[in-house]
Amino acid sequence: MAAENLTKTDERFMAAAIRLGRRHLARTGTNPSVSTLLVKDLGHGPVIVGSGITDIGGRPHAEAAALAEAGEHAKGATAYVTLEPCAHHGRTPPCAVSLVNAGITRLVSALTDPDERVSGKGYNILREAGITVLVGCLEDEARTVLGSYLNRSMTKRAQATLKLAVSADGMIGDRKIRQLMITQEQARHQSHILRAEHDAIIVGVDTAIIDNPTLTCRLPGLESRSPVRIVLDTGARLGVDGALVHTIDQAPLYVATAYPQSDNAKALADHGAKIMACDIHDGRIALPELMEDLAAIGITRALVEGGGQVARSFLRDDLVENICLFESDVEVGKSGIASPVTSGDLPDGFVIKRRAIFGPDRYFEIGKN
Ligand code: AOF
Ligand code: ZN
Repeated sequence: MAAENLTKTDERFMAAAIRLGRRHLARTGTNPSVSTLLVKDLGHGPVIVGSGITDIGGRPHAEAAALAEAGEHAKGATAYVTLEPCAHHGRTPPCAVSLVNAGITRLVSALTDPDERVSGKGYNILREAGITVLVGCLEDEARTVLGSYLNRSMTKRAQATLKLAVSADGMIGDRKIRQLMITQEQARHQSHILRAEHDAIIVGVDTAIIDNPTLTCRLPGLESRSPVRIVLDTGARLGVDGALVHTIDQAPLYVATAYPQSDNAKALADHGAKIMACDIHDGRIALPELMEDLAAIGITRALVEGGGQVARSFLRDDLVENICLFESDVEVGKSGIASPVTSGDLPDGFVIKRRAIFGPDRYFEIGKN
């Protein structure tokens, strides 16, 4: 028998599964936000009989939720999974075994799980039970949700997303005007959604002092999804009077510094900030080591929001997984602060993956080639 191929219908359901998985980004702890659709032809073409996402906190897994919803309908269904079903025993049996027991006949997967307890073993359990297993369906699209988990598994480092709002003349700010508004309301809403989809948000100490931001997620309904806020503060210059410290009950504040014993750092700790003792590299916080420390405390996705020097350092150290670039028609002029990236001038190895429009502003999702 010829090997079965992926169909357009498979891609349509996988695309829907991938969109579903976005919902729990940054809400599943160190577990990836995986999604599953169970699809079956009940007489009028294929329909979804069960759907699931990895639950908040990381358990139950997506497959378990989808199987519970489908009940008897799981028998004879095709399972669309964004990540290989697990093969290890946790608090529940392995998902691969649950799918076999439920009687699915076909599994379509986007990505193989690099976790050594799983990698390939999940597929083997299904194949040995006579189930057709097809791997690699919309792999690139699935990486937009699971890429940081995959990269963290490989590098043992948290992954950075650079967020930049750039003017028509390629500037991210103005030396003369504090808190210059480059993009409009819709783009700013979108950037709050980005905050909600990340475990942490990182800024340099100059941004923290000059802009005095809160860095919380303030979209109605998403207020509880503010990421951990991290300030790169080599010399421990951050004071206790700013908005970051004042909002410490809304989201944790971490200060990464080379001077954890300084009076400033101690005062911040007294106000509830967590002080991270960091190495210095070329006069600044050593970022590769910091991203390792962040992975070790359970952070996978870190949104880097400012400023230009911080963005350049992350790019130089090859720690950037994605760039979310907003571009407006505003002109800043000669006193502008140049952006390290524009849509016409991408860093080596990066390409535009997706474009969108938010009100008058353009949006580019840029990832590794
Ligand atoms: C799945 N479905 O929805 C997810 C999976 O700590 P545990 O037992 O929950 O295992 C975590 C591992 O499970 C994680 O590293 C990854 O390999 C896998 N995630 N697997 O079958 C899911 N989220
Ligand atoms: Zn599982």
